[in-house]
Order: sequence, then C-alpha cells, then structure tokens
Amino acid sequence: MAERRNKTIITCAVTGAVHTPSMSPALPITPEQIIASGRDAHEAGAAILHLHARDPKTGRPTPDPDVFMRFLPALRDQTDAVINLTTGGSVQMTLEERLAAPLRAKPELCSLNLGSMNFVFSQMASNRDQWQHDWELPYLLASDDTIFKNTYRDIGRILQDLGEGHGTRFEFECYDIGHLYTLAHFAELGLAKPPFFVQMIFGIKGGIGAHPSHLTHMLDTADRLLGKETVVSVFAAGRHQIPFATTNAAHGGHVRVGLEDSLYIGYHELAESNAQQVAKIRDILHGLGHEIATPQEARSMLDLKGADNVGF
Ligand code: KMH
Ligand code: ZN
Repeated sequence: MAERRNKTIITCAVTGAVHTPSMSPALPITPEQIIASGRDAHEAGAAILHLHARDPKTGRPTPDPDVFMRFLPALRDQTDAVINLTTGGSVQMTLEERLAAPLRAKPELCSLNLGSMNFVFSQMASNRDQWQHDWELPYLLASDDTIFKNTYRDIGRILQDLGEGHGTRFEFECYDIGHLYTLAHFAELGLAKPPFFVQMIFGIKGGIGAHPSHLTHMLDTADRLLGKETVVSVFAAGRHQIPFATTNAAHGGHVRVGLEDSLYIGYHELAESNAQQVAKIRDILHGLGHEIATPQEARSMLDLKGADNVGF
C-alpha cells in the first residue's frame, strides 16, 4: 500500500513589518483589510495565517495588542485557520513590545526567531522617490544600522512565557545554518518541543542567500540535528518566493507565501492580493500531485492546542 503522504501546509504571511504602504496598494494595513485578506487567503488554501499589525492610519508596524484584537476575533470567527502571531514584530521593537500581543492573545502558534542578526531592507528605498507617509523612508534606511535582537535569553524567555505558560507552539524561523544549531540546543534543554515546525528563510539581507544549494544544505542539517521530528516549511524573499517554495514542496516539505515577504506574483508584476499568491502555490502543489492540508490537518501535524484554547 502506498505510503500516505502528509498533505502540504500552506502558510500565508499577510502583511509583515518590512514592506511599506507606498510599495503596493495590495498590502493590507487596516484591521478590516487584514481580516478580508486573511479570510481570502484561507479560502484559497492557506491553513495558517501569520499575522503582524499595522497602525491603521499610517500603515506603520505596531505592537499594540488593541490593534491585533481588532482583527483576531473576526479571523477566528470567519475562518478555521491556525492563527500564527509574530513575536518578531519589527526590527525596531523591543522584546517587551514584541511579546505584548502574543501574551494577551495566547495563540496556537507564534513565530520564534532563532538568532540575532542584521535584517536589512534599506535597499527598498531606492525603488521610489515618492512616499505616502513621512515614516516610510527613514524606517527603511534605519534597517542597515539595526540589529534584529534574538539572544539565547530572549529565545528562552519566549519559549518559557508563551510555550510553557500558554501552550503556544512555534514556527521556528531559521535564517541560517547556525539557527538550526540553536534550535537543537533548546530542544536538548526540553524547552523546544517536537514536532519542530521549522520555517527556513532564504534571501533576507543578513541571512542565508537564496541559492538552491543552501536549501539542500539546510534540509540536510535539520535532518541530522533534529531527525524526523521536524515539519519543514520554506519561504524566500521577493522573486525567489515561489521557486523556493516549489523546490521545498518537491522535497515533500511545506510552504509559506504572502505579501509580508514578497509583493510580487511574477517578474516585475505586483500581486493583487495574498490570495493570488496562495492560489499560485496551491496550483503548483496540485501539479506536483500534492494535496493541501486543512487547518485541522495542520493542527494534527504540529500538535497544536486548538482554536478554542486561545485568548481572543
Ligand atoms: N518577515 C520574515 C522574514 C516574524 O514575524 O517573527 C520573518 C518573520 C519573523 O515573519
Ligand atoms: Zn512575520
């Protein structure tokens, strides 16, 4: 009998904290836009919605739990998607700020970034000379002199306060080989618990580059360090988004798309929506003969606590 293949989990990262409003009219900003975009992405096949918040007036990334609470209940009521909140926030936020909303919302899943690093997106400033808001250009330029801080003490605190404290599990964000060793360290301590949902990230300036050889090296390293207890997803920034997700799917892995990490649907073609990116990778997955995991199937693969067991 043919081995039952695990279905493929599609994560959609709805808005993030890198792209600014002037870069694309499709980038969801207000709570209403985040609700609509997340719902449509879910309907297109996303089992997990990875969520940041934006100031509804200026579009600037915000850690304000009250803003998160303006869209979380609606997404819970209108979808059965797994809600995955960022603990990364933006590179300019303190850890206290970054944890405020997750500690209040106690979601099933949170991102957890496995290393301090340069996280540079100032290059995006050269793409235009007109900005809708005063904050956008300085925000982009500041990224080449900001450390994205994720010390071992920070990581341990997130695992303790959210993981032990509220049963939240993690999308472990790995931007480089060393981050896999950090995950193995916290797994040995028993703070990171299997199955490990490992999100391998390529093409962020400051992290490992988007070259296929790096994907196979990261996959081999994760397999050697963490064994079969991993559920590996992959995404890449910008133009590499679909090719890298497709390559990992061909390896039997899972995928992440979304306007957080790429504003495009094709060469120099802005995506109209998150749902359009989800539909594109969904159709590729179907072409590879893969079935798409439902949120319930994702919960089972990732050992999540259930949509009723949250704080919103
Ligand atoms: N924007 C991604 C490169 C987080 O939110 O904690 C990383 C990310 C991390 O999504
Ligand atoms: Zn994020």
